[in-house]
Amino acid sequence: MVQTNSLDSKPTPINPFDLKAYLAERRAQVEAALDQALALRYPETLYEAMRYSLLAGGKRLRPILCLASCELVGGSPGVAIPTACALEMIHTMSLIHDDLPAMDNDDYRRGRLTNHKVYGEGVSILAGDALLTYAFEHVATQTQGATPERVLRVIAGLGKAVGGEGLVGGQIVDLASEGNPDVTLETLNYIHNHKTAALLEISVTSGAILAGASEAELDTLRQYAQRIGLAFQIVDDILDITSTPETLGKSVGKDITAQKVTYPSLWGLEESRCQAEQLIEAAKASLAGFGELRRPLLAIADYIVARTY
Ligand code: GRG
Repeated sequence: MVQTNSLDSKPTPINPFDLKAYLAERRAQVEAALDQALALRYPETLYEAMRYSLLAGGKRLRPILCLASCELVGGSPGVAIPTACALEMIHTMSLIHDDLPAMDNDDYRRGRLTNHKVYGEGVSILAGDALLTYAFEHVATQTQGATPERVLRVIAGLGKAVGGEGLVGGQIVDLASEGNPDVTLETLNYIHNHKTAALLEISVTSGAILAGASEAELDTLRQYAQRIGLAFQIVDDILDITSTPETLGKSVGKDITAQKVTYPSLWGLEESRCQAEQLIEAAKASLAGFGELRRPLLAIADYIVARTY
């Protein structure tokens, strides 16, 4: 239950939390559910391409956030597993399409060749399309233990997060901004609030919706999600400069090569880190009204800013 909505309220002390063990357990649960959700079948080339990217690892942050917020408001994770899988399907399809020559034109993702490098562009586009549509089907047909109203609300939220008011909207402004050195902070925020934060927001709220969260609880979670969402992208921009392909599992230095305006290009590395840390502190503070069950979401917020890949 939310006890207060105030950002200024002092969080009650909570016991230490083993995030590493928590993430490992949740990742294993998500991997098994994804594998089961998308069996290899006819036409094999399509399903092979879908499974190639979906089961290629990755942090599984979005499904884990969904499961954690479900538990935060007292739900059992089982009710949110199909939605958790759907979030990863949508995220994966966005990576497949983002890597295409018409978009970011990348050769590596999650430590292996990108989908179109293995299967060709036509198959990749279709594999992305099939993952996207299957995600919605999966939530609609596989969710058990939630009212139809809650499932419908999640499906509507997913649609909004993915379309013109979400990922696609952010991506098109990103494409239009390429090569323009005068992109403002406002435009940069628009791009990443849509491309990155929108999916993180529905990841956090969907689990809570399925578990029957109140509107006040959802407002609080939305605030948490928007803050970690922007922090996540700032860290992403920093890692593109400071990390290596081996650590990230994808090309680095792409933003500089493409002369893209990023948070570090506007603020510098140190200020970008500082802004990300402030957002994470604010995100954690917004959960002050929740009890011990907020521990995973607090630890995940810290992980977002401390992550190395
Ligand atoms: C969604 C219909 C539809 C089309 C796609 C291409 C596109 C439109 C949008 C681009 C979205 C995109 C790739 C945003 C970047 C988000 C981001 C920071 C991804 C990296 O996420 P991680 O680090 O990756 O969580 P892993 O591999 O760990 O899952």
